[in-house]
Amino acid sequence: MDRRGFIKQLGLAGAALATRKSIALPDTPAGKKPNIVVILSDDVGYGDLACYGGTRVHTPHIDGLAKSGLRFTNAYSDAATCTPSRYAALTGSYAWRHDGIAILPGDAQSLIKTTQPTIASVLKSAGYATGLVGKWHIGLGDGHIDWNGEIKPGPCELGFDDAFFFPATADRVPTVYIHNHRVVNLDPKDPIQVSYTEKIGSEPTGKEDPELLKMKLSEGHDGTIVDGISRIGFMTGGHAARWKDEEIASTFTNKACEFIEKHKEEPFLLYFTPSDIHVPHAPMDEFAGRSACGIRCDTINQLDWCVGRVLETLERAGVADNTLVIFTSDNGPVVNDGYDDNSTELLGDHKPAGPFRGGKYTIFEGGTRMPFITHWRGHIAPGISSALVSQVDLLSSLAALVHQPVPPGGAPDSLNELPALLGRSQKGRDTLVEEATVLAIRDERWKLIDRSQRPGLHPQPLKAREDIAVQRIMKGHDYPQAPLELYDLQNDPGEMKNVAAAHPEIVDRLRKKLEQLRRQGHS
Ligand code: NG6
Ligand code: CA
Repeated sequence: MDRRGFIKQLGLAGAALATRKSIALPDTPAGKKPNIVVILSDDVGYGDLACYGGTRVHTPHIDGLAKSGLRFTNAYSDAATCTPSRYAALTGSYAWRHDGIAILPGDAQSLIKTTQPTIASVLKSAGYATGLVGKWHIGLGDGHIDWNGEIKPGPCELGFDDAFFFPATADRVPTVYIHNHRVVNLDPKDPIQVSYTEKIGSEPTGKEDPELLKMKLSEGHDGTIVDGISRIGFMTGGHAARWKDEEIASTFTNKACEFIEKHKEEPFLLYFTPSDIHVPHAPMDEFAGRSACGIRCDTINQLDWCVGRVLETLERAGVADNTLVIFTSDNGPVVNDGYDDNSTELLGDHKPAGPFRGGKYTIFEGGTRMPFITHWRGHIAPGISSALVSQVDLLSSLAALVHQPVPPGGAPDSLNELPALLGRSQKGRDTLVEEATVLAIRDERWKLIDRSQRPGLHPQPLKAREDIAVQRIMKGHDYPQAPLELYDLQNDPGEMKNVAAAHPEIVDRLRKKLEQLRRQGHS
């Protein structure tokens, strides 16, 4: 961008800031700043929790949050897959504005620039201790990662004081935890090497040695076999550092609880990103085989247990009354995501996306309409909110909560929706853009899917493999593929009837709005 463009951008961002709503910080015990716990789960669909209508799952802790907090029915992730969704949630910038933000391999470079504000950096500026525990998947390093040395930039360069995480997904190498800048439990005599282009080392792979697998693959996932499960990508070395899949949930939860205990005397942000319920589904013994809808539901029950432990820890540490807890998920549900684990066969009548069409990868509501609960005893009245809110709004809303200005030019799509998040207003955003392989825009009533609008500054054709995964998922949803689809979300939340032809003026209005949002560079 040239200098004039940059100044214009700053001016626009300033104007956007000036129009953001303001709300006084609610009174807190002893006038203390509230702690903030954001729980961003993985691939949990709108219908996957009992409090959102799931009758086969056992989610008492999350249901408890919903019962004594605010349960949202029109809350969104930015995108129908993880990387863009997490990028947007943390930075307050729609991922589709940028090139190259798609599901990342485990050795991809950091997508977020260290100059970009994030929820963590803004709260750190407000005096918060900031911790990340869980899945990352927004890239690490600046082009080449030495897994045996210092791994940076990463979460610590983006505002987190303390970060215990894994690089990408549980089905991608390297299958190791990182604490701040270093792989945990790495034996220097057994160095780690990772490749996403060719086999590295001599360990068996899912492709060459399928008889060694304890969980069969159904698609992709034919790289290095780690602990009986073959992953995406190849790795060698780092044997002492490799995780046990069945222990990921408890390891992350223990770290989250330790962070709370350690920081209970000061305001803190805990950004807790459990790997559940992403594949491979490998719940601990206490949950394996116990649910009424297969191993995928076992991991939902496990996730609920993890949330319960965090809530218990807040109580025990004496900070529960002064903590805003937000629970949500990064993208919609998928039942078979590349491993044959019987999830489809045992699903029964469980409906992962609830009343919505589609799921992970799709532009239908199932892809981005998320379970979303805010809870703050004494400050948020229990109830249900239909306000239109997005995870992209978290940055500005949390900044407003703690009276910390968002740096100029930062978080261009993040609106201060604090009144809605605290239940003081039933009105959220006017419009919101949804992202999958194409874009959609919705307002209070209407949603337009515009297949000519693709993510990215310079939209690229889909990579072949992603395309295959998307097409497979689409088959199950009778994918209509009209260039323009208009749905009346009020009367047709399941997006069954494309009414574009009957309402050309609404199609036109929403198309223009999407064009405008794209052109102006901010919401
Ligand atoms: C896909 C993987 C899927 C999952 C997804 C990322 C295959 C066939 N599918 O490419 O298993 O890992 O990427 O999920 O390899 S996400 O929630 O992190 O976006
Ligand atoms: Ca995900």
